[in-house]
Order: sequence, then structure tokens, then C-alpha cells
Amino acid sequence: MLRRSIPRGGWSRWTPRLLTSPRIFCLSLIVLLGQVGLLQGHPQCLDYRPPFQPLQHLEFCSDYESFGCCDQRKDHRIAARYWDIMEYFDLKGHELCGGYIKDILCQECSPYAAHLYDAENPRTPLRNLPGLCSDYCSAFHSNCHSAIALLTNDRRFQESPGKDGTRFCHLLNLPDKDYCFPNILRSDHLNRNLGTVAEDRRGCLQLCLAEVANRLRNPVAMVHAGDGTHRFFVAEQVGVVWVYLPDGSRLEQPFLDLKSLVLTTPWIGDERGFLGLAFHPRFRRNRKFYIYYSCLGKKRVEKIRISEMKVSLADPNKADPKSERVILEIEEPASNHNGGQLLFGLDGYMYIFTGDGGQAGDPFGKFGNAQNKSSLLGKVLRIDVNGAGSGGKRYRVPMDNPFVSEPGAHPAIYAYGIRNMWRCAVDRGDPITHQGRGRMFCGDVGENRFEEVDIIVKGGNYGWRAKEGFECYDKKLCQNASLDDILPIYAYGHAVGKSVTGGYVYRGCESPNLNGLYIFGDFMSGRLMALQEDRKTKKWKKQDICLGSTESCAFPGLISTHSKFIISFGEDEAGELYFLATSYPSAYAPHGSIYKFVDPSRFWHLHSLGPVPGESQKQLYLQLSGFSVSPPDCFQNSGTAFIHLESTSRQMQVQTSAGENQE
Ligand SMILES: *[C@@H]1O[C@H](CO)[C@@H](O)[C@H](O)[C@H]1NC(C)=O
Ligand SMILES: *[C@@H]1O[C@H](CO)[C@@H](O)[C@H](O)[C@H]1NC(C)=O
Ligand SMILES: [Ca+2]
Ligand SMILES: [Ca+2]
Repeated sequence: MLRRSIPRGGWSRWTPRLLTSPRIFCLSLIVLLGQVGLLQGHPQCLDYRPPFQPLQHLEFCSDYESFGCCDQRKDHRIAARYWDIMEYFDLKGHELCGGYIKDILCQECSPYAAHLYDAENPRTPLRNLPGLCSDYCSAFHSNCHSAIALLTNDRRFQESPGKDGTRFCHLLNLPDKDYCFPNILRSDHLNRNLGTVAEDRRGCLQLCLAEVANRLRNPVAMVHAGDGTHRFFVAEQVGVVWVYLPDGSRLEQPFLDLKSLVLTTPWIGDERGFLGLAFHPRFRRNRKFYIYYSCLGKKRVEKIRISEMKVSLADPNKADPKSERVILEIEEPASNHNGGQLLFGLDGYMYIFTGDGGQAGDPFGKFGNAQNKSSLLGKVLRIDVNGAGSGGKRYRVPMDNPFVSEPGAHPAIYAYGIRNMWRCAVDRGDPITHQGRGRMFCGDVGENRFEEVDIIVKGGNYGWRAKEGFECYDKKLCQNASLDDILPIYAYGHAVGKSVTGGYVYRGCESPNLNGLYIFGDFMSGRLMALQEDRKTKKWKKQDICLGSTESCAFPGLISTHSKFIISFGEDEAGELYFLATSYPSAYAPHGSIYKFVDPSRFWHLHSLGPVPGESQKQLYLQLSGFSVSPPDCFQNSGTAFIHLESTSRQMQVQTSAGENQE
């Protein structure tokens, strides 16, 4: 069957190897030894990265095209190796063994590659053949045993070249019967959740939390500066902003203390205070950031103020208290509905989300503020902070703002018909395809029936007070044919929650199963929810998020409960997702915490190692504490969430390739 003789030991260059990167730095880790349950299904690539959907078509290992561990380059390499091996076969050999050899070589692309090659167990060497199920292995051996020497240079296989299939297949055996090729592909319970978050029977997504900060006074915002420092900034409603370092510690001195200027009270539910914070897209160069807060003007008029500030030249963790430059002030006719979100779009412009002014039913003027394009209330405003406008304005109106040439309309308006958008975020887009990039999601708090989630588009009318959610609120305005409003992507009734808190589309590295899910919550009910888009129908489907219903949340450092009142969401520089909640929503009560979302199945995969022989009840358990990686692509070879494990008994070192932002 073979038409050429086989070179001896010539295949080592093909042995699956852990990739190493030239630019490597080390992260310290805590290695904990704990009692944990049985190993569950855990897709993981040979380099311990999560499996992914390849960007380009795979010509050879096409079975792993929709989800696996190979990109096109690796696929080409495997194909080349296949053709090298097939050189040794005649036509009959091709027919008989081609399929087996292809299947075996392609196991490097399997989403379970780490397991199939025994890469997860630090006590055993990496295999250079994948674990094969015994039936399959026997059939392969009896038909193609001469191919073995071409596939591996492992001495143990070389020394038993004869007809001893039993011994060969015993060597390739994996302890878990499900976990061998090809059974692993047929195992429903393993593959059901491949590439998705685990769900319980009711379809509720199973997530865990890690508390990363506490004792905060109504934390309203958590933002990063996008400057590669991986610090995050947490703003309290009273007007104090704290810096947290990547290791989770908080600096003793606040970054900013505006308590004396910020208007708020300890009353539960007071919506005034320090409400928003955003860093300039070129913060690293210009040290500028922007704040949004309630304050008292002359004659005790209540206002919201949007200001620019700079970070101190002497201390990058301190704002320069003398640098405040007011950009915009808007009078507030009532103490509620003050908006508060500030963010920068991909266009570099600053977006400001104001509330309708307050009271109930947007009562101001003929048809309320939100539908009145002369008023800045109930709007999304878009301004250019990098220039001065006419008449002493400290911002410029972008020329392509939608209403610049509409008589009577304020040119800064970008979208209208908004009641009180509370928490908006820009989607970073899919890390590979960039699908969704730049979309702006907001939660718009409802009156007394519906809470809604919207995607903001230029010139959009979001309906309020004509509509609340999908339904009419003001019948007369609602029936006006010229309303031309944009409906929410999702709305829910007050049986579910009474005050939406907008979240983020998850685009981080550590929980790739969450990629593309918009995760948000409700302040009053404390519910966490997720929306997933059906790309064909363009409809968004809601799924609830359940905490702690899997055993995995019992890991050290993970929790499954949180304080009830969900105030805000946040993202760190690497794109990991957090939310901010308190058990007592008073601006002065230090009962607020920050929680990080952890997909337990992913956490388990990325952070755990297989059972250690002789210590069957124990597993080495790695907690990548403080582990953070640069954005944007976790999945490419140049990517940054790329972990290389080296083990010497219990001492482990995790190395990850440095990203562009890591300095
Ligand atoms: C619209 O708002 C402007 C500015 O607040 C106000 O002067 C005007 O009366 C309002 N128009 C209507 C029709 O209510
Ligand atoms: C409908 O809305 C337009 C624009 O807001 C307004 O000019 C018009 O008077 C409204 N029509 C009715 C019947 O209310
Ligand atoms: Ca108000
Ligand atoms: Ca609406």
C-alpha cells in the first residue's frame, strides 16, 4: 500500500505544539488547590484559547469551519502535511486511509483539541496523536497501520509497528469514553452548548459573578480611559471618582472630588448627582475627560452641566481640579429625569443623553420636551468637543447633524423622543467580523407600563411622549401620521421590572460564548437579561440570566448573588463586562458593589486543568486574578488573550502575548 519508505523520526516538526509568541510577558497567578466536581464538557484549543469561528473558509478541515481551533493558515498547514503523507500511498492506500488520516490530522482543529491531545493535564506529556475511540482506532489500525509511523514519531508507537492494534489503541485511549474522536462529535450533551452560553431548562443563561469592588456610594459609572493602563474609574453619585488599578486595588485618594458642586441628597431614588463620565478618544495625548452632573445655578435654578476637565500633569491618577471648563448647561424643570450618559461614538463626536426634564408624562410645553426640537431635553445631542462654535460656544456642531437646517430645531440634536435614557454604550463589534461595530444601545426608562431598549440612529424619533415602548402613551400625538418613530428593539412590562438600566454588548475575550449578547438589567427588580439578535429576521430575542444555578459558581472567587438595585453597567479596557449595584440606593449609603460577569463554562475551561493523577478529588485550579488583556481580537494568532501554560508540578506560569496597548 505504501509506495515509498518512511523517513525515521522525520515528523517532529508536525507535532502539535503550544504556540509561543516572541512578545511575551508574564502574569503572576494564584494557584489554588481545591475540591471540585467532575470535569464537564470544555471546548478548548491546543494553545488554551477558546475555540472560535474562523474568519475565512477552511478548505481542508471544513468540518471545523463553523466553530473550532483552526484559522485558514493552520488549515493550509494541515492540508500540506496531509499531502506530504499521502505521497507515500498508492491509489488503494488513498482510498483506504485518506479519510482516516485527514480526520486524525484535523483533530488539531477540533474545539476539543486540548482534551484530545491531553494538553489539559500537566502531569502527562502532550500527545502527538489525538485520543481515538476504540472502535474507530481498531478500524484505523487494521486498515492503515503502516500510516502510523507517518503520523507520529512517538517511540512507543514506533516500537510496536506490528499488528498489535490493541496495544496501539490502548495508548491512544482517553479515560473519558465520551472524549475521544469521533464520539466527541456525536455527544449531544457536550456539543449542545458549543459556542453558546449554557442554558437551564427554562432557557435561562447560566452565568456567575465575581465581586471586584464594594463599599461604594451609589456607583453610577465605571469607565476606562482607553489609554492602555487598564485602570478603571468608578464614579459615585455624590460626585467622587475613584481609580481602580488592574490588580483590583483602589487608590486611596480619589481621582476627582466634586462633592461641593454636585447637587444630590440622601433621599432614596434622588436622580440628581454626578451622573456621567467619558474619556476623550485621544485622552492619552490630550488628558481630557468629560463629566455630567446636577448642580444649582443662580437663583437656585437646578441644572445639568457638562464640563471638560484634564488629568493633572503631575499625577495621572488625579484630575486637575482647576481644569474644569463648562461646555454646556441645561436647566432642569424638575428633579427627576436628568439623563446622564456621556459617550464618544466611533466618529469621535461626543453624545449626550438628556432626560425629558422630569415630573410625569413629559408635561412641559404644548407636547412635551422630548418631541420639541427646540428643547435640549429628551434628546441625544451630538457635539464636536474639539472645536469652538459661534457665539462663544465651547463646542462645534457637526455639519451633518440631522436637524442643522430645520428652522427652530437645535442643531446639536442627533435623536429625539427620549424619556430618560439611563446607560448607553457603543458596541465594539464582533472581534473577527466587526459586525455590529459602532451601534449605540440605550435603555430608555418608561413611565408606568414599559421599559425599553433602543438602538440610536441619526435623526431618529424614539417616540416619547407619543409612545411608551411599543404602545401609545399620548393618543393624539401617537396617531399623528408624521410621528415616524423608531420602535425599541425590545420592551418589557412592569411585571418584569420598573426601571431599565442599559448595558453593553459583550465583546470581551474571557467569555467568548457571550460574544454579541446585549446584557442589561432592571434597577427596581434587580433582573439581569440578555438580548440576542436573529440576524435574518433582525428581531431581538430576550433571555433571562440566572446566577448560580450551576455548580461552577461554587469556585473560589465566584459568587451567585448580588445586591438588588442595578445602577449601571461597565466595561474594562479588555472588554470584560461588569455591573454596578447597591442594596440601599441612597447617594450617601456605602452599599454599592461592582460585579464582573463570568461565563462558568468558559471560566472552567480557561482556568482549570484536568484531574491530576493520584489526586482524583483535586484539581489544580488556576485563577487568573487580575488577568486582563488588550482588546480587540482574542482569536487571531496576533491576538492577546492567548495563554501559554508551562507546568512544573504545581508551579505554573501563565504567559500571554503582549498586545499593542500593553506597555
Ligand atoms: C419648545 O421648547 C422651547 C424651548 O424650551 C419652548 O420655548 C417652546 O415653547 C416649546 N414649544 C412648544 C410647542 O411647546
Ligand atoms: C402632527 O405633527 C406635526 C409635526 O409635529 C404637526 O405639525 C401637526 O400639527 C400634527 N398634527 C396633528 C393633527 O396633531
Ligand atoms: Ca430633571
Ligand atoms: Ca421609545
